[in-house]
Amino acid sequence: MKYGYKGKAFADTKTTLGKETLTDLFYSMLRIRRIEEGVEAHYHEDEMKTPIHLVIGQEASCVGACAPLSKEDLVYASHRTHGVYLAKGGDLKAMLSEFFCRKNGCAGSRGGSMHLIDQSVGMAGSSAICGGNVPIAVGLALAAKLQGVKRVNMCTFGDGAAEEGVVWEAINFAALKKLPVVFFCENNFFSVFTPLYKRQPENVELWKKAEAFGATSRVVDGSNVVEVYEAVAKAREGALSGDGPYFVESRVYRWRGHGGAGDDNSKGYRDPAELVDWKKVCPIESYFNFLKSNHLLSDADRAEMEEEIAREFEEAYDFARNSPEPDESDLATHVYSERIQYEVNKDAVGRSTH
Ligand SMILES: Cc1ncc(C[n+]2csc(CCOP(=O)(O)OP(=O)(O)O)c2C)c(N)n1
Repeated sequence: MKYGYKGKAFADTKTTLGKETLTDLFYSMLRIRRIEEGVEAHYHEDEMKTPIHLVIGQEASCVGACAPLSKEDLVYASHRTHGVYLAKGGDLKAMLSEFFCRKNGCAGSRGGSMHLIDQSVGMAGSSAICGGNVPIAVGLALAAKLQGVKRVNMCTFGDGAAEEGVVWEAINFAALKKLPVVFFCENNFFSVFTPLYKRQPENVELWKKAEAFGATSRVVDGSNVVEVYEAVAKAREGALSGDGPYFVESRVYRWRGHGGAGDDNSKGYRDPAELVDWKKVCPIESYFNFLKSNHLLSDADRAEMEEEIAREFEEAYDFARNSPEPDESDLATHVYSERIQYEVNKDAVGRSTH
């Protein structure tokens, strides 16, 4: 395999996490997978007016990153948002409504899938500008430190974003000021259609670079939810106790295309055999086998979960599809330009355009 980190798939996993946490992690991953599959299955209908970036294959990574965080901890995500938003506790109906550009979408129909936000659960926002969310998370951490608020501030981003200069400026500043940030880098080995080996010298590892910048760093198997969870839990604890920033590189593989539904292997940028190989270490099935062999979850338990998730998705999907469109009066909300305010409100106040 070219992308050398074939997930170990729980063969040697030992953990002190309790049954409830372990089964919750499974539920959260399964839920994200099924929701993503549901979105994908409807996407061709072209009713959801948003680009999408699916996280199918990367569920262990986003769940392992968010589950150890408290509700007060903040996450600022990249463009690949769905998994992080759901794992952080974001509202499913509001997410799907946003995909349909409905008035009650989590970003008020202004953002689409790359700008998910749910401040009630610490999903501070997300950005389509690669690497742009990283200094924002550092700013949130600086605010927390200055205000004496105990919370961790996480940003999630890919290996492609890690090629932006601002990411390294942000890591440097966080290390200098000992800010409580967890930089969570999901290395899926691709930036759109360009593989890592064409973009970065061989044997230069992201987590080692971050370490050189002063962040406590490590690499984890992003297909192993327990490994990711434990690494982030430690990072959170360390960041909160004043160690400064942590950097976790989570090695994953996206099963679908960069964006949209289905895969994009026909573009010829990756070897389909590689995907077949990674699917053998499916983060969900390998974890299920682990739980089952440790008598923590049965087939019947899983069937119940599957039913519950299917029901939840169907209901949320119908809710979103039937939600109201934004109307003209919404246009100027959150817009700070006087001219736009004037244009939108001119009829209401009886003035004509000039
Ligand atoms: C500053 C900037 N440059 C380029 C793009 C175009 N772009 C969108 S996604 C992407 C690749 C992102 O790769 P990565 O950060 O590894 O995340 P992944 O899509 O693999 O999850 C690029 C280059 C962008 N959105 N922002």
